[in-house]
Amino acid sequence: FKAPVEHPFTAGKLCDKMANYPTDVTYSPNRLLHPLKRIGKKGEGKFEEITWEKAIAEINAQLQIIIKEKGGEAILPFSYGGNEGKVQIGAGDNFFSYIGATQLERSICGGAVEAGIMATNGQTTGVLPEDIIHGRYLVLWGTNPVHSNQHLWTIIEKARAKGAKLVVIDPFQSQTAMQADWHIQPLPGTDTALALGLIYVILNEKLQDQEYIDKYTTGIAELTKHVEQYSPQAVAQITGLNEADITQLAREYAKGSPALIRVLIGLEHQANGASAARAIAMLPALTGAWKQLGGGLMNMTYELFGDALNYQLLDTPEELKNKKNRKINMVQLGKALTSKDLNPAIHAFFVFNSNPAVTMPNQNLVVKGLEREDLLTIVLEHFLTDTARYADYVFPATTALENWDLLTSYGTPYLTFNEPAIEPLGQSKPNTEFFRLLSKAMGFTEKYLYHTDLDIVKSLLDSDKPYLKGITFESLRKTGWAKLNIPEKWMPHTEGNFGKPGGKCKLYDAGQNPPIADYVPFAYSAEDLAQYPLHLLTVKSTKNFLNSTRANHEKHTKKEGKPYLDIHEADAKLRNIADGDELKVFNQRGEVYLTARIKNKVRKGVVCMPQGFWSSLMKGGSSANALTHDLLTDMGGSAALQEARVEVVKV
Ligand SMILES: Nc1nc2c(c(=O)[nH]1)N[C@H]1C(S)=C(S)[C@@H](COP(=O)(O)OP(=O)(O)OC[C@H]3O[C@@H](n4cnc5c(=O)[nH]c(N)nc54)[C@H](O)[C@@H]3O)O[C@H]1N2
Ligand SMILES: Nc1nc2c(c(=O)[nH]1)N[C@H]1C(S)=C(S)[C@@H](COP(=O)(O)OP(=O)(O)OC[C@H]3O[C@@H](n4cnc5c(=O)[nH]c(N)nc54)[C@H](O)[C@@H]3O)O[C@H]1N2
Ligand SMILES: [Mo]
Repeated sequence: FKAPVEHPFTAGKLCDKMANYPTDVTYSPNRLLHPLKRIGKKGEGKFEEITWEKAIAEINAQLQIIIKEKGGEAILPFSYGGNEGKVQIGAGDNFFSYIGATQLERSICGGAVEAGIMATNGQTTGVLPEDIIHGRYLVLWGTNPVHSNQHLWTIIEKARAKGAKLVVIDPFQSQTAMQADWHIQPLPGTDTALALGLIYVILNEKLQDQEYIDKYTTGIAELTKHVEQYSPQAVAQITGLNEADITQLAREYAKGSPALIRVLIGLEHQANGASAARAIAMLPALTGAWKQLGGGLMNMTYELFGDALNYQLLDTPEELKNKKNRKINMVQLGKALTSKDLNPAIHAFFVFNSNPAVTMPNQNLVVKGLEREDLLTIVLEHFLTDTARYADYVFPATTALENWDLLTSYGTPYLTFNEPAIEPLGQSKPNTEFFRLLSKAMGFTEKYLYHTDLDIVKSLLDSDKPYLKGITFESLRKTGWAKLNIPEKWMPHTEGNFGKPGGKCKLYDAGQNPPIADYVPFAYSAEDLAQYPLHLLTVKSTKNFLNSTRANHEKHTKKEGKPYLDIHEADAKLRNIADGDELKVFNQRGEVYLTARIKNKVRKGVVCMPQGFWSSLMKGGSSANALTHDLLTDMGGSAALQEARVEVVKV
């Protein structure tokens, strides 16, 4: 299984979790190939085989009753990225709109960072990955590309070979931090204060690009006043950093030429996560970094695909647009499934492309919901995940080798074509086919419930938007991938143009609430602070998993090794913990068993563990998210996953 060497971003390399997709997934002996019906207790994992026809008929009968007695909003769909294809991700959208189901707010990955950057820049697409090569001062702010984005790391290494300095800002000594020229290790969730402190130094030492500020930003007077409270001295108190380091970072960054800041998702999972992104996004406008190729801010690229593809068949059909169905944020799934106040309560739950029993916060509450006898749960999957174990019906989904799709990218301007290489194995069917079959069984006749996968792919590419110029279904089918037809040199803000032609970068905006990015820490109760003195981070340090994907595969779990809790030596000593000891990590929401690692990868007062491990395969039956809580971020509706406090004991 090889990636094309001529692809400018992936350049012939695949990451460990995808390199053996056919053997790890499609032909895996553990793959689900037959529909299953539960015969044991919920969660027990006991099922018998059932035919597609019979299972769909039984679900139809139950749904008709739920809709009649409780209404469409008693049905909750739950899905996320899956194989990242537009067609299989969009599966079910029209079906659920049509029956008036509760809508899912899918914002756990990027919602906050997007809201923050939008508030400042009006768009998130900044510097593109290949232009990193031109950067000379690279700041990776809360992201760990050595593990989470290896192709980007390859480009970063090339830039370093040309003399770029690499700074990593992360409360955890990640694999990336270990390789940096300078690892700055603030306390978790204090990035907004750090960014405002850097602005203080830049403005006080007159390191700004005044001409750029005057021409292309609004609110410099308000910002200047606002940052008076964020002197290096004040910021040192908040972040736990040295004053001298804060000043040095501000000076080096302002003089860096070109200077690039990369933010992704790690930064946003804090109560103050959106404000952090909002404040960081101001920095390149203040220094004029945007004027140079490779200078500015780098985040996601989804806007480019919006300006390229024709989403007509995936968008909500016109006649359903006015339906204002209830929305539930995926982050608060546990609450949604267990709340006594929800009217109507959720009685049918459809899951695909996601494994929420592992990946959503407040795991024990999610599980409590999944255990409800009066909840009809349907899961479409490749494997019997921790979520699927609670299903009443499990359906075998096709893998990327067996279905049509079109993949956009989360951080590059490349499109990928996905043509089936083989017929679906066993009785697997695409997510989309499940909803077509269910629509038919329910007697629905609307055309938009029956678009074929191939129709959707063709229609996505049937676009006269400029960025798709020269790319057609036929051409993409031949090449397999294509770069969007964007300008040769992608320098979006050399002359302002924030969000729209002539748009300004908003340092302060009276039209938004709050009008300016401010550091507002999460207010833990005194009891929380006393009982659970350690701040817990749950990160994607799992190189061999994609969130919880592959964490059931022995080959990958073996490579990953034991899940460790990183703890500072002072905190370990206080608790009589030695390196390698078995630990119980706990708080009011749950407990997780881990092995102690005392390598000072975290500061005193902070502990860190990997996310992604399946609870069913862990001692004690819980993993990272048993400790996290379902608090939403300040803006954008993402999860403040890293606002978790715990205590640790040796067991
Ligand atoms: N191997 C592997 N690769 C992956 C994934 C995976 O599970 N495994 N998942 C994919 C997905 S879905 C995503 S969204 C991306 C995410 O990619 P990243 O954003 O790079 O990954 P994270 O581990 O979420 O966070 C990165 C770093 O943010 C740090 N961090 C936590 N809190 C704070 C804070 O308050 N301030 C700062 N400055 N840093 C903080 C963490 O310690 C962590 O080292 O990775 C993708 N790639
Ligand atoms: N504590 C903590 N929690 C986190 C994070 C964190 O950093 N810390 N990160 C968060 C982030 S950024 C994200 S993106 C979420 C991810 O959360 P999830 O979306 O739940 O991610 P995965 O664990 O990758 O689960 C994807 C599932 O979809 C299945 N799948 C893949 N392709 C298909 C398909 O075509 N059809 C069907 N039916 N199924 C398919 C896979 O087998 C897998 O079980 O987790 C979040 N949770
Ligand atoms: Mo994510």
